[in-house]
Amino acid sequence: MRYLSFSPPYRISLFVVASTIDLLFPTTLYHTAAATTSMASVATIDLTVKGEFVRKPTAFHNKITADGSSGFKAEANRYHLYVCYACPFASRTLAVRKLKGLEKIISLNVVDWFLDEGGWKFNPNRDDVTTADTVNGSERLREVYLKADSCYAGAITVPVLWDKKTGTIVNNESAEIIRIFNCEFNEFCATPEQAALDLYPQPLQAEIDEFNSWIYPTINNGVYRCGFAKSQEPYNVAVHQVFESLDRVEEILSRKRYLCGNQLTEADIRLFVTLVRFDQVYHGHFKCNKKCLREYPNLWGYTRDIYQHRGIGETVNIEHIRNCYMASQLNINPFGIIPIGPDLDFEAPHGRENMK
Ligand SMILES: N[C@@H](CCC(=O)N[C@@H](CS)C(=O)NCC(=O)O)C(=O)O
Repeated sequence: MRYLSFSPPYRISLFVVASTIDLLFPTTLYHTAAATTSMASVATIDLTVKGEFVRKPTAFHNKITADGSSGFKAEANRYHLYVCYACPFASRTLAVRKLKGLEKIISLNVVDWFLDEGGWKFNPNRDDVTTADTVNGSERLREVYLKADSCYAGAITVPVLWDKKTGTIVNNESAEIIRIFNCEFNEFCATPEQAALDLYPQPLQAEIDEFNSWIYPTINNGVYRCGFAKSQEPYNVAVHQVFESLDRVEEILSRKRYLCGNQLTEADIRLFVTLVRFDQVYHGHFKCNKKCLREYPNLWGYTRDIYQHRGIGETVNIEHIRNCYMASQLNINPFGIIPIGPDLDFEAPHGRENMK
């Protein structure tokens, strides 16, 4: 890939990817997402004429239920999860699977952190975290999607929740998968405490939904809207929203241990997966560099608090996170050089135990 850029006011970036030439002007985009976003994220993004990043909706939205009324009954060892440790959305599902004690009954495969133009692939020899596809024997996650739907032409994303019994994808939307894990498998949780744990309790549902309604677009997806913006204006909008929302959460967390008070909920898991990546990748790589997360005392303490909560830290793999974004997203980091730091201590005392 060659990369040339010219300075404003006539800024033109010229990307040459697999013999595709794409000219990107500040206000006009003359090509499709596939041509303008080399390597990673080709499948997930769409660029409007303004160069704004818009995440595509996911396609599989079936539900697993405890009583089987949905057609997918919660059973031990029937369902399988495909993830990448780098992906914040997949990491939500890893965190809830862990908290609910479902590791033994929902099997797991981990794709390689390196995302190339063929999409996610299985590379069991990468390290002792990545695996083969032990269920479908595929080399690429794409093959799993095509097994579920031979006409599938959408994005090949993680996470994927697979049904071994009917041989299909149940769901590939993390927001829905974590709700399924939260309440439909209680019969199979490792301990009674994990069965009783409710991350989306009825009395807090409206509050959790309200948090999700602004934290998702402005923080979880907000950082991507900064990093994948293809012109100045959408970046400016997104980056202001990221820091406005971080300021807002910082204030909330100065009064409360977790977003809804002293009880950890789904809203915290969804926020955490972005915060734990913030200084590693979003600050530099995605240009969210007004402040580091560790400059916010409450957000930084809260991130460590959740990291240290009942095994959640085991679902975070900083090496996979850093390597994936930096080495795969060559449109942002053309030489694929993986930076050395920052070296953050997520295990340091957080001092939030006694907050209400
Ligand atoms: N809305 C989906 C988003 C999943 C998603 O976008 N995953 C990204 C990784 S962070 C992916 O798999 N991208 C593959 C690609 O861009 O080719 C969810 O929350 O599950």
